[in-house]
Amino acid sequence: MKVWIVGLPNVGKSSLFNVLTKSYAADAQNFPFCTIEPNTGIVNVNDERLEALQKTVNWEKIIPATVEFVDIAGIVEWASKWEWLGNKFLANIREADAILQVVRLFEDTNVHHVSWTVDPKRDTEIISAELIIADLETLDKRFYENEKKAKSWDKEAKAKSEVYLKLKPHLESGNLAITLDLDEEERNLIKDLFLLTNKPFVYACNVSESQLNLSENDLRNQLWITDKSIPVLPISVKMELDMLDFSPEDRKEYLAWYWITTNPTDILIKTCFSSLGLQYYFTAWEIEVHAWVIKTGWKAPQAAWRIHTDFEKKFIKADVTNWKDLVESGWWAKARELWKVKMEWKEYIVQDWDVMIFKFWG
Ligand SMILES: Nc1nc2c(ncn2[C@@H]2O[C@H](COP(=O)(O)OP(=O)(O)OP(=O)(O)O)[C@@H](O)[C@H]2O)c(=O)[nH]1
Ligand SMILES: [Mg+2]
Repeated sequence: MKVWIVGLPNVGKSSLFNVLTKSYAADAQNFPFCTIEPNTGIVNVNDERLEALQKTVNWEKIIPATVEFVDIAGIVEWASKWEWLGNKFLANIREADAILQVVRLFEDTNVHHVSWTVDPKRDTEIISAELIIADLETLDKRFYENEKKAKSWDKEAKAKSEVYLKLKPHLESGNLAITLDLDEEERNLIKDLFLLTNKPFVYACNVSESQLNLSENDLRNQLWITDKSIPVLPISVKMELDMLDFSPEDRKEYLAWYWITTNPTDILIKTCFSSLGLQYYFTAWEIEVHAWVIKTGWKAPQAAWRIHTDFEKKFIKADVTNWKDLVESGWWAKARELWKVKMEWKEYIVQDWDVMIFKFWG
């Protein structure tokens, strides 16, 4: 599962990639199209709950969830019509499972802007338009192929036709496919179009230090992203780069100067991770505290399968507690004594805060 970082050239995509991967792996310089070949990196999803659990059970090792980021070249106006790089990168984005769009809000006359002025709404619209134009081309092609089948009374083709007719005006008005109000069945019917805008989107506003206190609503207004299902988050890439080699304590102290109590990079990573439809549960047993990645909505036997493929079939039951209850009780035995551990069976849907011990046959 990969999150692709997109945006106009020179807005700080590679710099953000370096912040996320805590490295200087991607070349980030003050000229457009600095990145040509994609940079790929795997990033830990930091979670304070893992450390709290580690302290409680006193095991040394922590294994966090991870998410993979890909940093690509900038997209420019008319990219969807270009034969050269623009088009190639739009085609690449088809492989993305989610899109992290970087939008420049910071003012700095030393950093060149491809459209000369800082205008987050215009920039957001340029990127959306390029992706939407590519999607409309895909849709038009498929629409006519599908119409032939629909006319010969193919039931699925008829159903598809109806969804396509809703989708077309939605895209033509400049909206992303992901924001079209469709039920699950309808959404499944457009899956095979592999639309660029039918992926989860997260917007990262690259702000300057002085803009860090802008509220979520301020940011939404600047980008004109009103749909609340799409996360819009602030991050000062420059400030994060300054803090790259800081210890966690120094980092906390530095952020506190700006009245920031939650780590913006961690929030961004976590949001990207959950935008992929993923979550995790914990095990705090057998020498390590481990975050096991599952799809949201998975049941206990599937969750056990993540640990070992045999475990799904051999699943009997699970002992489940809330991470907070385990931390507060101090140990499994105490949590049991306080009736904080529940026994759950095959139909149990695993929750984001669960710590689990499975019981198997054999
Ligand atoms: N002042 C300021 N400069 C920044 C910030 N983020 C990035 N920059 C600068 O902007 C320039 C471009 O950054 P990159 O990270 O290479 O941008 P990019 O989006 O990857 O650019 P391309 O790969 O060319 O599309 C560099 O000189 C960065 O130092 C920021 O938050 N504030
Ligand atoms: Mg770059």
